[in-house]
Amino acid sequence: MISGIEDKALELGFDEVGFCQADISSITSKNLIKFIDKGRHGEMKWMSDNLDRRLKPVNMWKDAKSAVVVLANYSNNQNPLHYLKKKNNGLISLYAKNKDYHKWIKGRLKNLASWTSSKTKVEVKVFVDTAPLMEKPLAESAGLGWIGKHTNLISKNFGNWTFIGIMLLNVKIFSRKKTIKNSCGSCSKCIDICPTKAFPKPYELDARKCISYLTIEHKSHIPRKFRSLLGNRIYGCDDCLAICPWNKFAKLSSHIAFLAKKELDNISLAKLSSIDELEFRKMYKGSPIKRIGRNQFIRNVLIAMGNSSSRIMIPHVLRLIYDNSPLVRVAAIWALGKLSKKIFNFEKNKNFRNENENDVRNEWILMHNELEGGFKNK
Ligand code: B12
Ligand code: SF4
Ligand code: SF4
Repeated sequence: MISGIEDKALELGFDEVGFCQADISSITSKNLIKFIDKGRHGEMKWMSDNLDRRLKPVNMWKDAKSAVVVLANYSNNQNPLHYLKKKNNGLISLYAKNKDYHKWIKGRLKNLASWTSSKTKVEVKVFVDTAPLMEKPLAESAGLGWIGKHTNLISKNFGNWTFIGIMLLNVKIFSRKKTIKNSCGSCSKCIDICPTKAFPKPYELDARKCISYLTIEHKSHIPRKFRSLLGNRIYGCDDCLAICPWNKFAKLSSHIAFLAKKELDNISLAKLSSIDELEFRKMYKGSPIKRIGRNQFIRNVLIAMGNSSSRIMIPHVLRLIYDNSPLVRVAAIWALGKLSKKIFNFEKNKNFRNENENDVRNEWILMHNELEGGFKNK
C-alpha cells in the first residue's frame, strides 16, 4: 500500500512523500502549550481556540493511526534578499508570488484520498495549513527534513522552499525513511538576520514580532516600533529562510502555479498604492494575497513607502490621507511624516481638526511628537 500511495502522490505532482505515525511527541505538544501561554500567537486566536485538537492528531480524528506527509517545492531560484534594496518596489514573499498553495495542495490531496479509498478499504482525511495539525513535526517524523533554528522544515532535496500537506489514515503504516539528523550545528544566520528579532531563542518564534505575521495575520495598525523594520516587505518575509546555507539544495520548482507571476513581482509601490477594491480583487485573484483585503494591503504598501526615503512617493501618500479606511489613513500619516516634515505639518494643520477617528487623530499626534516633540491640539 505504501509504495502505491507514494507513486500516486508523485504522479499527482508532489515532490516528496513520507509516512509516519499520526502522533507528535509530548515535548512538541508542551512547546505548543508554552507558545500559546506566552501569547506568542498574538491575534491568531484560532490557534488557542482549537488548542486541544492541535495538540494531537487523534484529538481531531480519533481513528487516525498514520500520516502521509507530502512536500511541494516552490523555489523560484530567486534570492529574496536581493529585492530588499529596491526600496521603491514592494517585496512579496516567495510563497505568495502566484497561486494560493492551499488550493493547489488540497486539490491534489483530495485526489490522492479518493484514489486511496478506491484502491483500499482505508479511511482517509486530508489537511493543509488551516487545519489544527502540527505539520512541521509530522514532516520531520516522516523523514522529510529537520526543523531548523528558524522553526521551519529544511529538506535535503529542496532546502527551505517547501509547502507541507497531510493525509491521515485509519491504519498503521510505518516510515520507510530514516528521520534526518538536525544539521544546523553552530550556525545562527537565520537568528542574526531577522530584522525584528522575532526569535527569543533558537527554535522558538514569537509570531507577534514576525513580519510575516505583522503583514498578513495582524489586522489592525502595525505597531509603530516595527514599521521602520518592515523595509519594503509588503506581504510576508523570507529573510530567515533565504539566508539558510541549506538552500544549496534548492532547485527550481516544476510547478508553474508557484513560479513568480511577472505582474505580481517587484511592482512599484506608487502603482500599488493606487489600486482600489475592485482592482485589488482582480489583480490578486487566486493568490493568497487576496485574503488580506485591499485596506490591509494598502496599509503595508504605505509603510513601505514611508521606508523608501523617496520623495516621488509623496503625491501618492497624500491622496491616501483622505482614504475611507482609518487603517489606511493611519499608515498614510506615518508615511508622510517619514517622507516630509514640512508637508506633514501642512496637512496636519489642515486635517487634524476634521478627523473623527481616535486612532487616526492619535497618529497625527504621535507622528508630530516624533518629528518635533510636543503637539498643540488646535
Ligand atoms: C501559525 C503559522 C505561522 C505563524 C507562526 C510561525 C511559526 N513558526 O509557528 C506566522 C504567521 C509567523 C507564520 C510565518 C511563516 N510561515 Co507559517 N504556518 C503557521 C501554521 C498555520 C501553524 C504553525 C504552528 O503550529 N506554530 C506554533 C508553534 C508552537 O510551532 P513551531 O514554531 O513549529 O514550534 C516548534 C518549535 O519552534 C519549538 N517551540 C516553539 N515555541 C517554543 C517555546 C518554547 C518555550 C520552547 C522550549 C520551544 C518552542 O517547539 C515546537 C514544536 O516542535 C503552519 C501550518 C500548520 N498547520 O502547521 C504554517 C507553516 C509553518 N508556515 C509555513 C510558511 C511557508 C511560512 C512562512 C515562510 C511564510 C512567509 N514567507 O512569510 C513564514 C516563516 C516564518 C518562520 N520563521 O516561521 C509553512 C512552512 C513549511 C516548511 N517547510 O516548514 C507551513 C507548514 C504551512 C504549509 N502548509 O506549508 N506561519
Ligand atoms: S520571517 Fe522575517 S521577521 Fe519572521 S522570523 Fe523570519 S526573518 Fe524574522
Ligand atoms: S540558517 Fe543556519 S541555523 Fe538557521 S535554519 Fe539554516 S542552518 Fe539552521
